[in-house]
Amino acid sequence: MLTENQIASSEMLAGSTELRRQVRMAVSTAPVIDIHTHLFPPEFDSLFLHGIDDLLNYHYLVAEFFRSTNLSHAAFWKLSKTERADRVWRLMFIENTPLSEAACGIVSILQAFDLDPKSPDLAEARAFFNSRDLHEHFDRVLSMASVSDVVMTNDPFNEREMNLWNSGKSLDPRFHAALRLDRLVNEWPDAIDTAALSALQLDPNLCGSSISRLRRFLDDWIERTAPLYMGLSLPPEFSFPAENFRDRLLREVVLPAARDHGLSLALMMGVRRGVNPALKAAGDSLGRADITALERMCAANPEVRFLATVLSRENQHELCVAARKFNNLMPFGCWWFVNNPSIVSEITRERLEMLGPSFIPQHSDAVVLEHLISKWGQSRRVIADALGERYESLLQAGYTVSEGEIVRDVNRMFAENFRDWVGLNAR
Ligand code: FIX
Ligand code: ZN
Repeated sequence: MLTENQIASSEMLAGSTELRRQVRMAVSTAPVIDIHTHLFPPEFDSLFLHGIDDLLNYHYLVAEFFRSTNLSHAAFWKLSKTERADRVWRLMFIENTPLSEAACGIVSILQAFDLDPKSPDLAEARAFFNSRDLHEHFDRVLSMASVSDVVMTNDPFNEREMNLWNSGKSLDPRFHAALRLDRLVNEWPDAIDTAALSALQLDPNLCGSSISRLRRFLDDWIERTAPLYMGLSLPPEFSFPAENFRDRLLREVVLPAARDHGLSLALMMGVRRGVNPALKAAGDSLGRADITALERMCAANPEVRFLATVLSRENQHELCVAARKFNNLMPFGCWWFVNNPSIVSEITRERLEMLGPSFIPQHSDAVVLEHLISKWGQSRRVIADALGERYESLLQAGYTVSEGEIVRDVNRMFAENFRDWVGLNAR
């Protein structure tokens, strides 16, 4: 972090060319805290996804693969992971031009490792990735992407993952937990039958001591994983308040736990799960969410800090306005179907114009390690453009900024806003 003196003594930028260059430099090199990913450290064994086969089995690419193939879903899923990767490579990178954002991402990852993005097969790429020492490769990818910290998505209902936590695996200090509560909040009362809850003798109508037992369950996992925040995704029809189990679980279990542990609650709004189950993880879709539900939740819980991201393009402006009304609401990232350069550009400009530097511009949602390279590479370019434009407007209005001020502002959006919001500095 730059000191006040360093900022004050740094050179003023009176020319737009130099100003833009400095912005690009600051944004492309600033260490970022990646506040939402599906990454796990190498210590988490099979949950640690990396390399060309995992990259080509990414559900973004699978969804696009089925737009151009005659292969049936059933036949595709019968293939092994490497066979699926070969099919995706052949169809989307050899027989067609990798024009989509997800396909372009693969090209930029291969380029980053000097691998041929037009290779007729995956032999070279496989040999390269299989020859890497996992920890060295992990370190290298984080430094290539300038990612200082990675926040995971930890599901207390995922048995494979929870067995790893219960085995006392030590966690790389660059990794941080985030407790994901979708199954508890969105799948009640079916969640009762999961291995995580089956021993708790819970009542499907949440009667008796069920609420206190669920609180204890949550307290235990907060104790075990020390999450930076709790999170959940919500369907477009989510409303608050409401007469349903989700509302009761939020009010009587999740929000009290957030208050008691001083934890933020991340809301990821507008996802419709499994609209095409044949696509598995690629089968989810979106819908426009009711941002007034979020506003009412912020108003009803002023002592809880909310992180929020919305999946629908139509909700982005509403989220900005809601954040102007509630200072316990922090908009973050361009999630999933809006994580495309043309839309990231629009969202980032809108947020800068309406919120100044008081938001978190992006998260990667990386599922495979090397996604950090392509997703942050692309986002930094788009964010630098939008930010450069704001500084240029200031310059035209007669306000010059210095290198130090640009670095300060970028550090705030890429790291400090989140650190402050979840109290990372105090841990
Ligand atoms: O709910 C989520 O965290 C989503 O990001 C995922 O479910 C989704 O599959 C994804 O990977 C999006 O990028
Ligand atoms: Zn995600």
